[in-house]
Amino acid sequence: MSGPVSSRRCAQSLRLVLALLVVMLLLAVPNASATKRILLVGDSWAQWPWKMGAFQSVLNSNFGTNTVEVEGTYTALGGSTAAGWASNFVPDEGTFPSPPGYTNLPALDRITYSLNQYPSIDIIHLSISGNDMWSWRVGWTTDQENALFDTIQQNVQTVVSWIHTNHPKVKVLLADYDFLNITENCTYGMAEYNDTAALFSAALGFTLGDVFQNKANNQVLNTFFTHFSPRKIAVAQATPRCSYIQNWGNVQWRVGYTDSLGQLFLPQTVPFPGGAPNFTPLPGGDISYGTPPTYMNPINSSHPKQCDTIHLSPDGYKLMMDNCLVQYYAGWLTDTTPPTVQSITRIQPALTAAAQVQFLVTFSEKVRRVDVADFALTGEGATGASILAVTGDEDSTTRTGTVDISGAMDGPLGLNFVDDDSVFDVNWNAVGGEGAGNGDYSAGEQYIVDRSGPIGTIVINNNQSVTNNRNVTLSMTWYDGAGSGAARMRFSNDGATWSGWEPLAATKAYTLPAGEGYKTVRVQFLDKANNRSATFSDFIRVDTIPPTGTILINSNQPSTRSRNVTLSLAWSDGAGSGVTRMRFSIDGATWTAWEPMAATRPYTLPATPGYYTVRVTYRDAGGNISPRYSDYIKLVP
Ligand SMILES: [Ca+2]
Ligand SMILES: [Ca+2]
Ligand SMILES: [Ca+2]
Ligand SMILES: [Ca+2]
Repeated sequence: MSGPVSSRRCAQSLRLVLALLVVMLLLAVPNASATKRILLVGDSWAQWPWKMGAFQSVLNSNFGTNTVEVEGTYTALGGSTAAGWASNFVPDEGTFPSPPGYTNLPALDRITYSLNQYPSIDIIHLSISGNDMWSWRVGWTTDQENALFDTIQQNVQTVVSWIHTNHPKVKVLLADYDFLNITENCTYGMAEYNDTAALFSAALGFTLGDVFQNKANNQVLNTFFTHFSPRKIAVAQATPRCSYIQNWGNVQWRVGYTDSLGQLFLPQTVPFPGGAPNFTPLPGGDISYGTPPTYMNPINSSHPKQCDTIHLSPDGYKLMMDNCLVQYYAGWLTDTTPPTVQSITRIQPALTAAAQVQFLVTFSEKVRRVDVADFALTGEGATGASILAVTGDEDSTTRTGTVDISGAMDGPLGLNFVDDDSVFDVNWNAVGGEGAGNGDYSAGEQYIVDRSGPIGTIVINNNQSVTNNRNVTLSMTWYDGAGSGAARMRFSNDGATWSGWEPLAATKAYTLPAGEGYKTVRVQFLDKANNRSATFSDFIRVDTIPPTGTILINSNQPSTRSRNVTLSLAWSDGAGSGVTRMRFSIDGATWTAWEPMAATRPYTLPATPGYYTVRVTYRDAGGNISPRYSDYIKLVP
């Protein structure tokens, strides 16, 4: 960041600071054998730590010298804005020369250049947005703030997205700032006082006063700055391989607060600036104080307590790097183990007729950015099913996948994890390692979806239409398709009252209800997932009452001279199943075969003259046989 250049004296002072930095640059000699891992990109909060060697020093003390190295030669551009980066601005060639062989190389191309030059760099420390905020003045409304923030957020997103698109394996830490300070350095008479700070504060619209007034001013200024932080968080959350770190109050928390009047509070007596995922509290520290002046950059070697308003001292930036290291870089630099899917298991019973089922997905470590698109359904049950949601805490090891199977086909249903490198561990290692497909998982447990009942058939007495016996035999078949299989059956005479569920059997003895007439037997089947079938039925006519009838020989004449006579037959089965057959006997012992019905029938008497009785019985469709009916006639020679 840099302040508004509304005054010549302010600009002069900045030049002085820059001159100081050139000296520091000469002291920072990068070691050629160390591995470049972190590229510093952005404004003065990237440039100054780079020039000061502050970040490098923290890395050296944590990992040893010659191990991990930062780089920022062409990309740490003090004074740059998010708007500038988003439009790929051309840095001033005099202040920020292009790499050898280039002239006027635009800012984003400098990122590409640096990454090409040092392919081992896989982290970008990005500090932008501070310089976009200097149009702010005391008294701005929330609407004014938000309008400005909308634009800045868009530009920050553009830059981050550009990095992700063009250098997809690079992790970005969107680093926020620590508190500015316009308290002691604007209070006339204090050792920290300097005109640069006072003019800067006045240029923003503040009325300077005593230390309390300036502290109040400081709170207003820092409040404005911290109001933008949720926008940066939103950018990070919207972008893979991008994290946000809050630094508001970091120095306060680590060292307390001391100014030229003495110590105001001790280390760790104010809240630590909140980390991921919620970043609460935001800000950390005590916003009514700035970063302690002892950790703001000294601007006048003759008056070492005079301090910068905006930039930290090397020690201040070391503390910031320490925060970044503890929360992100330590993991980012050392974790080389990608996450994998360990298991996908059923949460509900395997056999299901439910409308929804859930799978528990367990990863080898905490993961992030898991969503519905990372999964696919498999098996016959996948047809007509859909993944409703994948839930679970970000940066946790498990997720729950909820699948809508209300319209699914019956059959097996599994959930597969499909690796498209959009799931990461907390250190942004892609699932299964870099590349799509190496993290696929398809060995999970399956449900058997069975939401439809079986189908079946029933016939009574092999489909005969009439019976004279209430004790019948039912024959059943059933089929459950790709489902769980039928398991039970039950019966009903009226469709209202049912027998208890009983094991399946292909045949069953059954007693029909009492009474003559049509009887319907209904059956239902139950599958193993407790789906009930539709009702299937057959009917049969019960007829237990024999027919009645008459017989006359030759129209009831008493005698005949011819052996060939005519029988006149009449019969009735009342409301029964109807008479279907008749048979005859001349002696009451031997009978003709059952024959079709006819109202008259020729009949031949025995040859010997005498009295003859012809007997008949009738049989109905149910097999009931009437009593014998008879008539007699005299055969005369
Ligand atoms: Ca890991
Ligand atoms: Ca992968
Ligand atoms: Ca079924
Ligand atoms: Ca009958």
